[in-house]
Amino acid sequence: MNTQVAVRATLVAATAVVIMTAGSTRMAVVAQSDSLTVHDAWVREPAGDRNVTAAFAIVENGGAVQRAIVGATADGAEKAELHEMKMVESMMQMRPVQRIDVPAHGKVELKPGGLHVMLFGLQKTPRAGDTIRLTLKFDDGASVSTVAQVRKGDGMKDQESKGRDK
Ligand SMILES: [Cu+2]
Repeated sequence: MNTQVAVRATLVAATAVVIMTAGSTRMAVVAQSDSLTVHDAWVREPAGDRNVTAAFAIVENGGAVQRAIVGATADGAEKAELHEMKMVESMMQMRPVQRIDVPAHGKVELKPGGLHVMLFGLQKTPRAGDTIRLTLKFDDGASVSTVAQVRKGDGMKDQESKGRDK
């Protein structure tokens, strides 16, 4: 009987480890302010010792009024800009945008190859496994802070981290 209990405890512990391991790459951190929720925030690990990279997240608006992201800050970054990627003459290019709309009862996804937050002047090169506090500012004056996980990017889609140096 004691042996059975011990075995079950071991199984539970093993399951917990699996969950924690999965969680370290895709930790579900949710930050909220009234109707706005920011989740699954992550920052791409820059190549080499570059101090520029992109941050991504899902922003949901549970309210009946359209909101917009109008700015961002990130701990350890001198500057953060809202960017979009666009195909221009079959080349992906990115450029700053003033605002990113978050539809009422809808969401916007900041993701590789699309809208993102560009981080400039990072004091220390982020490495996979690090976390960075990311704050999004909205047009109603609200700020929502969340913890972004630093992850490795997916090579082909890493245009955001290559920009501006050309
Ligand atoms: Cu960018």
